[in-house]
Amino acid sequence: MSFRIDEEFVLRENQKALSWLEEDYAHLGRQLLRRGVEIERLAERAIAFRVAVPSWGVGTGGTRFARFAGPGEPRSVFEKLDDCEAIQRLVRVTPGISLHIPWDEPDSAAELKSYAAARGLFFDSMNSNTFQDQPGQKLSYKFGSLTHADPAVRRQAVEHNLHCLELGVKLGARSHTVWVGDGGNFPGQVHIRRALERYLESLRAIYAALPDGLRMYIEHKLYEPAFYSTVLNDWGTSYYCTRELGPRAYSLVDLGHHAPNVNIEMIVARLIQLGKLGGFHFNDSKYGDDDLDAGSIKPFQLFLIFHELVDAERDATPGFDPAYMLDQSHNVTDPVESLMTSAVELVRAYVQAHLVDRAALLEAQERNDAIAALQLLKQAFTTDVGPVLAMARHRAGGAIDPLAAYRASGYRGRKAQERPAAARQGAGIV
Ligand code: LRH
Ligand code: MN
Repeated sequence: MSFRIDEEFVLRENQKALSWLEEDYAHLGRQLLRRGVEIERLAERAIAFRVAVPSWGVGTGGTRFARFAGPGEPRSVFEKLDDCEAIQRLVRVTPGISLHIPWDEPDSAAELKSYAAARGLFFDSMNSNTFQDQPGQKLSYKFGSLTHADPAVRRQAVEHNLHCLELGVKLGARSHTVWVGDGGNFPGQVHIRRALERYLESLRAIYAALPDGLRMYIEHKLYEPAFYSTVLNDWGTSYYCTRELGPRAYSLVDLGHHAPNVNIEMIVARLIQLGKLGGFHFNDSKYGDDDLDAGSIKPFQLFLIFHELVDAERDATPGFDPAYMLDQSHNVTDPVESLMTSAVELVRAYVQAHLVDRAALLEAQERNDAIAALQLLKQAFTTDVGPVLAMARHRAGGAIDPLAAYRASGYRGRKAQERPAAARQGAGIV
């Protein structure tokens, strides 16, 4: 029988901290009331927050230099879901799972769907993969996929995406995400305008087969694996393509896919205003697409991004319904711990963004009072909303202190026993 963290264990762990939490919560509640904020409203928002976990994030990640596997690595998509269940058991905001095909290709979609449902999980976005060659694949993606000079390779890549769409319907997924590494390493290697035309032509063939109810996300990225030109390199090109494709095509913003110091919260505000913000791959980075834990390097940027999102939510912006997803690579931490704490950092930024006094901010903006405006944001960002987050998790059946509860459960050690480091099926990123 595979070890699982159950609700009774979590409730027992919470008993150790509940009285402190209630004290801190009451104290913060009084403080916030003085600022005209109802703490119960914040707790409701924290309980309602949702972010999807990447199936490819529960195994240890690596770089081109090395991968140092951890104990109890998941060896199949089912064991990945077991780890996702443990995360959801403790933080209660991650019932959605993003899958990557063919890394998570199931023998039986029905079996996989019921396995997930039995663990309170569902499938969020399906991610296609035409950035690697699979065993037995006829044509190589070495020189591209949806933009390849050879129409047969483009066709093969489109076919793969159509397969992902069919699988997505069987699994009850809500969206289809397309990221391609297509581009060139040297000036002249790729005809830049023709590559974009071919990209759009291929996307149109995929969009034409988009099943009812599903949304399509296209994910831009400045560079890597191509190191000179990448076909969908920035948000502007992404926006143009989503407009060309149609109403169910949206731009997906992966935080690590921008040049250093780019104002990502401004890109978010733009895509909201243009009605094409589809969703996010949250992570953090210091230099390139480092795929580090969300909120670990630039927490103020994460807060400012949620400030724009909450502003649109508060304005009831038409069609505003972004999908929040994590996309991280855990090279030196226990992936379950990183995904749990990253989900908590997203809820923190979201709740803090709801602390911004938007009426006072508007007044300060209209009278060009830059300092007052900044202070209003800083007041929200520097408010310790920890008691709200913990109370929300507790009320939702989760852990007041997810990390402590996870470590006390001995989950990783049990998985190390259950999952001897055998060959791993559909590993994913090296
Ligand atoms: C590309 C990316 C994309 C995924 C992959 C796992 O860098 O962000 O979202 O398909 O990582
Ligand atoms: Mn991504």
